[in-house]
Amino acid sequence: MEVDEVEFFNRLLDYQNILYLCHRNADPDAVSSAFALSEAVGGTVGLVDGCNRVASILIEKIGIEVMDKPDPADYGLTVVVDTSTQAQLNDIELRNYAVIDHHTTTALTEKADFFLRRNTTSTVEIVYDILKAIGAPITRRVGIGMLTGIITDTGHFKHATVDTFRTVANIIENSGVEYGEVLDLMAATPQDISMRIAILKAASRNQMERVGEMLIATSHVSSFGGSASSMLINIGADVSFVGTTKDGNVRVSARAKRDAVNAGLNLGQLMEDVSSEYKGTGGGHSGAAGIEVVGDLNEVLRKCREKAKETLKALIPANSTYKYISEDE
Ligand SMILES: [Mn+2]
Repeated sequence: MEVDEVEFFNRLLDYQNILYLCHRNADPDAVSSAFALSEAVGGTVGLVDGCNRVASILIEKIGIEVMDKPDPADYGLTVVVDTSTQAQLNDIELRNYAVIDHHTTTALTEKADFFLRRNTTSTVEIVYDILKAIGAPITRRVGIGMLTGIITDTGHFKHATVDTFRTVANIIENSGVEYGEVLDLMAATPQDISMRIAILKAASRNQMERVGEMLIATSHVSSFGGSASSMLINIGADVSFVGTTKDGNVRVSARAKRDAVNAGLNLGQLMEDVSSEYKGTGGGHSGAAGIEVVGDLNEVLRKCREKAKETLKALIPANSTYKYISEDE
């Protein structure tokens, strides 16, 4: 049964022992929504299967008490937060449960005792509307959590709407939290040291080629190839290929900037073409793709680069100059 904000809150008051359950690898939107509800109504914040990096720093910094892998059978009601499918809950068994969510798919709401679904950019915004409707205060801790949830779910406001900004302004006003503090908290989030090493190695081993105004970066690492490839795009490459070797197989993670994709580059196709020349599999999307083949790492990377060069040369205007930049290592 679908209910509105006030009804959702009133129904929660009927239960003694509520579990607010976050999807696996919970993000700040899920954790902060669960936390805000538990502060207003009482109950336990539960993680069905861990949480991501920013969520874990948030939990630590504002001191959220979380229960890892709780059993819904131990609770009077489970409120599934920021989750649209059973699979995101590792198919955990739910008996009586409610759902609060902002995703468009509604698989979980069908069997829910009651649910609140809104078309917002984050679940936190729905929770904010509940707190506003019942006149509950937004504490500093809740405010920090909510802002972190909104910032991460909107990709730093890339997908924000006018309502998102309105809610953000209200949260800042009501909680007394400064926007800058939240950014500091997020920036302080340390990445795994082995990941940082891999990413820095990928940058230092970068081989670069220029086609007109486009730069193709090629590198290799022993792990975190996907992150390293994305990083090369973030620091200036238009197309990047990062190779890793594992058990005699060569894996390449390819990434491309939106401009290169808009110009007509399709990495999914390109990687499929490369993999067909070897024993292996490959494919993906136009802006992100990968292959796993049997072969020599440098040769596979060279083939990826040559194919990208060919494609970009065909796509860029004939009067552009193609220039070779450097080849280190
Ligand atoms: Mn969300």
